[in-house]
Amino acid sequence: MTRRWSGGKLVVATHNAGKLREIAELLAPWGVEAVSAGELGLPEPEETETSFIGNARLKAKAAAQASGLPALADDSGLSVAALDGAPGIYSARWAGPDKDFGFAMRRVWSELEAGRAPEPRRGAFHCALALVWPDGGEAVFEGIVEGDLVWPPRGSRGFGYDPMFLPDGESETYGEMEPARKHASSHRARAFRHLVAACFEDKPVMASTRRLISSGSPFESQLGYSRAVVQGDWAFVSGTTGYANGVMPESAAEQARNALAVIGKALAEAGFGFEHVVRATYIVTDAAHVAEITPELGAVFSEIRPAATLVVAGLIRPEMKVEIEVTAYKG
Ligand code: ITT
Repeated sequence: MTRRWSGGKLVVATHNAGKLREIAELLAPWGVEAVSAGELGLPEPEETETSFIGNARLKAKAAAQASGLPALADDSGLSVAALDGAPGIYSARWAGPDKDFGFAMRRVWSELEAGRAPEPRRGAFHCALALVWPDGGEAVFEGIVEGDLVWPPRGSRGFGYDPMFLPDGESETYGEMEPARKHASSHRARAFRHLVAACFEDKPVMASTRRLISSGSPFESQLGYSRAVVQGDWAFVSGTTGYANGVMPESAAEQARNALAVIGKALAEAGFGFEHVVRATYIVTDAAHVAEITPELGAVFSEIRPAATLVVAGLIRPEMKVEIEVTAYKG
């Protein structure tokens, strides 16, 4: 069994400020006393291995030995299918000594152009995390996110190749999206989730941060609620009725379809999908509406089969016939 984290200091063995920021945020709920390799003045070892895992272990081992503390290292990069996986473990090196990622991204795109790679041009971010103890004990975890490569690069958030990477299911590149959204599902977050499951306690030391999502409905401010609340691995979407652009359609089926579209948007903004829904509540104002909305619900939930409750009750406005609420979990 993988050794569990028993508290105390942890060296985050990276010299990359972007990674350090992301790893510090991922570690924050776990009450870990993190110190960076830079703060300890640790040298940057040469990455001589031929895989992400090999290089992550090499970096963590070097930091654990030099500091006498457990060390966490990340080796990551962008692999492009049409370039036989390049730049891959050489992702940092493609940016040259000045760490110019504008240059590195141009090189990726120009090599794709030169090879007349068909569109969409696919890429994957890989992350290997290695946790190594000074006595040699170690644990290694991996996470991958796939997506399309876009040109020109979009956005100035994140770091490295983020502006040219559009993760599957998203409309913004990692360079455009809010950091919290990247952290919810990135390659690094995925690898980190495995690490947490294997090495850290079951419960975060501090409460995980809460994120509120709004759909701009006028009811939200009047009644004081959010379209959705994201807490750790959970997303709670409020009761949603069938308005589309402020207009309520007549038919219950159309109301259900609109409600599900709004729910889908809120889930996506939270970094979730319908496949994560574990519970649903359906409220209809008349039992006769059940037959009308059943195909709409089936279209979204038949494979998912959340635990569900069906209620016949009055709704706040006469034109409302259907209200739907869901809870999603991404463990
Ligand atoms: P350390 O070895 O000190 O951790 P490094 O930058 O040399 O820093 P790597 O050898 O793992 O790290 O190189 C990974 C490169 O891949 C990194 O410099 C980025 O350009 C890119 N990369 C990794 N994760 C990324 C992410 O989340 N977003 C954008 N680019 C990323």
